[in-house]
Amino acid sequence: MKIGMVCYPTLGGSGVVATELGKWLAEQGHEVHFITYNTPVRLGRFKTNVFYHEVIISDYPLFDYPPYELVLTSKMVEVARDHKLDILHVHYAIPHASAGLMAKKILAEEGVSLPLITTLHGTDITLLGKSPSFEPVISFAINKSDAVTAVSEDLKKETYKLFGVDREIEVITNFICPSNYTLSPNEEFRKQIAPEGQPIVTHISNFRPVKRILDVIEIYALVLKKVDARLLLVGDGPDRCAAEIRCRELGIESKVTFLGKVINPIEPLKVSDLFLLPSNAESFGLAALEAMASGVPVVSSNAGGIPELNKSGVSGFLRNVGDVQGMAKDALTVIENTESLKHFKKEAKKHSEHFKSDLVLPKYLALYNKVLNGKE
Ligand code: GMT
Repeated sequence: MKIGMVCYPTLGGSGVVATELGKWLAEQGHEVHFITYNTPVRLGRFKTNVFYHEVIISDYPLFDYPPYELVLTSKMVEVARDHKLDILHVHYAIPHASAGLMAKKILAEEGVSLPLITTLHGTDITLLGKSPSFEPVISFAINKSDAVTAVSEDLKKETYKLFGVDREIEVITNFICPSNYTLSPNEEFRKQIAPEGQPIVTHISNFRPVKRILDVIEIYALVLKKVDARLLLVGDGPDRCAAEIRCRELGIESKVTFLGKVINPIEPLKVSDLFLLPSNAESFGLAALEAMASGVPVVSSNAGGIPELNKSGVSGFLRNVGDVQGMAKDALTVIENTESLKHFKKEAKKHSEHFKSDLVLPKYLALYNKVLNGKE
């Protein structure tokens, strides 16, 4: 099968899901054409069956806003024509679903059928998509795609609730590729963060308000009153500065490491003991799943689809959004003694195995076949 894969090429979860799916499909012998404005960060080295087509926007003085969606649409049409694509799979509805739909319509005029699969990831629905600036277009693109998937039952429910959508939406969760987790922990790195072998509490995100990064700092400060742990913050974004200021106000800055963006989050996760995800909204929480697959238990909010992933008392604990005291208490339950930490680490890893790529990704392939041939 020849598949066009459209995504954001960044470190965000939707780009990671699309890239790892594309790599897996290529390993199964399918030809995968990534169409995006930069090489997807998780693509790594050259791979058989994987191709990348760059969407290049030329500057023109008339445009205050570069017409990315139009250029992307033209690129999708060009790649579909030149490489005889069988399927176009777009990740993140804005603007990929509407651009994909336009490409499909252009090709239909030429007598070419290109089925469009749209995968909804979260903020394209729960934060941005529902705004009146996007809603009519997103509803239309969702209704007119040949198949639509959502990364959790909660996101599916939210899509029905927020949009005028009456079509079937299939849930295909985020996943982990076990071969990515065989890496041994980097002891040098661990020592740098926690020289005396202190437990390492970690958070990874894009530091947007939805992630509640200040809750991470408050939870850690409460933990620190009982256990001499260290805090490792990975990523960057709008709330990083506020987080740094809060650490200085609390006088804990020497115990906190802001690592910035890293391409492979599994390296910091491998030296971590606990992962915090207190998000306001989270359709799934790929970073938490990656933590669990690295053997790191998760203390999180119960927002969105997180409870579908993090099992209270097994892989970690869940609390209401903003319950900083409760999350600190749970964090202590996990890391306070070696026995409990060992137990939660083992269970978190075990639980992550429900989301192994070989269990999840064939569902995409079955969907492609269903759309193409009307068979599973
Ligand atoms: O906000 C982010 O975390 C990035 C965003 C993205 O689209 O890159 O992540 C969303 O998609 C991920 C992959 O499906 C999900 O695991 C995240 O939960 C989701 N983020 C939110 O819903 C906030």
